[in-house]
Amino acid sequence: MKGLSLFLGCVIPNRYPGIEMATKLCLAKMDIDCVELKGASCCPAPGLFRSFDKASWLALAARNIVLSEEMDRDILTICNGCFSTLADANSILKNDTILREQTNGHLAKTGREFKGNIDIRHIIEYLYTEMGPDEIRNHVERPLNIRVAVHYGCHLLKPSRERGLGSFERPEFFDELVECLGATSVNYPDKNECCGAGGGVRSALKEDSLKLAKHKLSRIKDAGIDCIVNACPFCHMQFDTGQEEIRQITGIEYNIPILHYTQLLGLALGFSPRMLGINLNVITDNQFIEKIENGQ
Ligand code: 9S8
Ligand code: 9S8
Ligand code: COM
Repeated sequence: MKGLSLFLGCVIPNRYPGIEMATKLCLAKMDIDCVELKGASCCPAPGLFRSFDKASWLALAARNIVLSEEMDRDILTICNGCFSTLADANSILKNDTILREQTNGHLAKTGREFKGNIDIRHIIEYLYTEMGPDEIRNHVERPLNIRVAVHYGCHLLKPSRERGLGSFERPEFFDELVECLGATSVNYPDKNECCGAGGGVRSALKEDSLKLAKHKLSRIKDAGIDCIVNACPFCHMQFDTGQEEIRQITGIEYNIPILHYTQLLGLALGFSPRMLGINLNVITDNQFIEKIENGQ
């Protein structure tokens, strides 16, 4: 198996740097060989770029992939949108000779060529298939006795034929990765619904997008949980920043802490909430942080 290069995308470095810290701390602590993918651009985002201009989307994605090919490393994504773009682009370029030639024509202007010799991984899929819940359990130093609402996010599961992670109607792999840390993954209605942000909806139709977020937040709140865990910084932003936006519009306060999986994993590996940037969210619940720090 090849080593990895970490593809950060746009939202994490710009809005949630705590997720970057958490990811790097967890990878180092678990001895996973991963370096930064220097010089990468936006993946570019599937909902926005791919929908408008497929040729440019493919050329830019190809350039990012080639940067990692040149290091002979697979790309590790920590965002569902980045995973969707890079995995789809990689598979299109590997399988479609005409599109590969066209794209390589663009890349040639920068002295690069897509060769098709690496894979694209998502941290959830990577941890589940390469380590598995049992091996991860061995690394746990602080078992998390908390109730978690898992939000998979659309692009981790769909289209299921391309993602290849099994059923998108009743997926369990993410829940298993949460439960091996000692936490309980609590079921709730409409679990696989969209957070409302993707596909440009948050940018174009903010209020409609927040209605979808509010629907999920209410279902989750009713389930009686300590936090929401996601695998995508765009979902993370929608649930975190969105709670404040919903409060401003409706006066309703949910006060639900939002964690990327790497932040939850980091807590279980023994890092403090502050080291993992959990205090950098818009919604910071001191009771939750105390509960973790005092071993509940
Ligand atoms: S890069 Fe630019 S906007 Fe974003 S975070 Fe994930 S999807 Fe890819
Ligand atoms: S869900 Fe529906 S399209 Fe997506 S993956 Fe992240 S953002 Fe939230
Ligand atoms: C969502 C990415 S993770 S996009 O908005 O659909 O591009």
